[in-house]
Amino acid sequence: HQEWQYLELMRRIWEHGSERIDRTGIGTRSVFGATLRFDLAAGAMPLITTKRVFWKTATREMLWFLTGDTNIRPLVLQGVKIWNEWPHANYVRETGDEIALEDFVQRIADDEAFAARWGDLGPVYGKQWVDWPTWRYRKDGLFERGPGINQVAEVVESLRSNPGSRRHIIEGWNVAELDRMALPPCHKTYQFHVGDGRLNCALYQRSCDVALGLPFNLWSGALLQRMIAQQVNLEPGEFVWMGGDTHLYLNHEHLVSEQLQREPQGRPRLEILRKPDSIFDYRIEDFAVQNYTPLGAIKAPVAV
Ligand code: UFP
Repeated sequence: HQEWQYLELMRRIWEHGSERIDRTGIGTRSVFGATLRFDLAAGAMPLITTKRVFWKTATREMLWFLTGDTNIRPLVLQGVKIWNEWPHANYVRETGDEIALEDFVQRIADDEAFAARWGDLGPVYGKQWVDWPTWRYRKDGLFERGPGINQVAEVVESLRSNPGSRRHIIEGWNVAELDRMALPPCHKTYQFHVGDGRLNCALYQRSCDVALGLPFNLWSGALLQRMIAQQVNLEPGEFVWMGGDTHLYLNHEHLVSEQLQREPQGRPRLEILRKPDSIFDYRIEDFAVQNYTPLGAIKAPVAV
């Protein structure tokens, strides 16, 4: 079962990782450099079964990335909470108003102007993926904004017109804009590759919370691969995940010990029910997961 790779990584980090003080102050055990490989043939997905993973939430986030939006409001309106902490903390810091997180989120939902002012994460994934900013000189020597670059559309196009290329890359790490992002991209580089009529994908993740982040990141990366494969009429091939600082937070001990006693359950499959006109036209209803009978969710605190 392909999921053993995940559990073995978890065990290796917990037993042999080096202990480090991290940005959040919680502390981690960490290894540097890790690879997981998943074959996506016949609908297979790296969807973790040893605890419940909310794949619809991750899917909604991926669809939101593809819209280019960086405001949390569309997520909030769908009940997706994963990005709420950052704008809330920013609001409290800038205004001194100690509003509770739930009340802040309710205001984002109710008040469009408030959301426009306080709900934005800065130029995170969506912006860089579909509208990477460019600048150009004018004749008078001043700068002006050039047209944004839609990396996702360009990769779909290059996979169709030049499948043998070694340059099918979607990059989130816009060095010049990192300081304006709520969180610099974790899943920062996607590279695609066509071999034997199959579309392969490698994802490089610079920093990885193996307990809470990775199950999401594996699903989302393979989902993007599946959607692009469908668009360019290729079978999905291998999904290769590579981590830089790959860690477990010290306050996730109960999760690790519980999950490492569990065994993978069945083989979940993703079915895409429709072929939309473009990579930007998928909807949440287009995705169905079969054979997903996970063991129960395991709650653990997120390090912000
Ligand atoms: N993290 C993930 N996956 C993500 C995401 C965040 O694992 O998709 F957005 C984790 C990694 C790390 C923290 O524990 O969030 C980001 O902190 P830093 O920027 O200091 O690496």
